[in-house]
Amino acid sequence: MNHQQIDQLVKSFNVDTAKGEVNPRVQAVTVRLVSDLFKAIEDLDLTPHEVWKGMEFLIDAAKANEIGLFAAGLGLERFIDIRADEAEEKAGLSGGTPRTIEGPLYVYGAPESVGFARMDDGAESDHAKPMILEGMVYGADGQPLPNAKVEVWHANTLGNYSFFDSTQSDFNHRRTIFTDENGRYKAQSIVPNGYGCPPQGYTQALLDQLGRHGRRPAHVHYFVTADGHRKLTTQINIDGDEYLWDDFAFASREGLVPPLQEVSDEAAIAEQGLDKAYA
Ligand code: MBD
Ligand code: FE
Repeated sequence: MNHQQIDQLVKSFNVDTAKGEVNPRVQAVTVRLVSDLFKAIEDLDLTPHEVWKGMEFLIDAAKANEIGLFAAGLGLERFIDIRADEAEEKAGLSGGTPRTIEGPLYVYGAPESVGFARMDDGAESDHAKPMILEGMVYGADGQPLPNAKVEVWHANTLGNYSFFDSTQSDFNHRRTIFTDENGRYKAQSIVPNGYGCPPQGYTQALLDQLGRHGRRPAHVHYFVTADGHRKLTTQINIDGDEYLWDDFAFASREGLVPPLQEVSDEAAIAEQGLDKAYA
């Protein structure tokens, strides 16, 4: 079939048969996506076996909760970000900390505090490096924002996230910190390692056949929200990671690799006032 015939066919299936009320947006999206799928099947001359294998693959990936991982690895999340950047630029709203992707591993409901939070449960205190995150939230006008909500989440030293990794305690490395009266927040946690797609999973199986790896550099996720302000979804990367500019999810950006300060002598460490509870 040629593309015009495919357009006719899909229209005859999904438009001409409409009798009840039509949601025009859903109709337009459905017709477009189905037409594009049919055209791809035609152009690539997929066999019935390949089509059903593909269907089965998506079903299995969905059952394994890997659809979000697909979205990251295939660049869909990054693409949506590029479009959001373009829309903001057009609206004259550019500037500030760059956005980057949310990823599939956020969990709602982390413990809340004001100004400071200890994020780790101490389970890795014997081998993990302590990490202090400090920052300030500004509005688009450049003024510090007190009482802004800073949601932070990151992996452990194995690159695994609590909730998805049942060996970790609830909300380990997940906190909600409201900025203090000066717009500042501070967190004590441990230095995470980069995430890798489950080696036996569906995303990795696909990446293998694309000759790609499924690794992310070490990173920390942020949502920053405040009344009357746009939501910022972003991440910071930990400088020096071998995957810093080779992220399978394409989330690394200039401006999201903050300066690191390594503190190693005892006096300077003491000055940091680390919380040693359950250490
Ligand atoms: C992650 O930790 C992540 O941030 C993304 C985008 C994809 C998979 C795992
Ligand atoms: Fe992540």
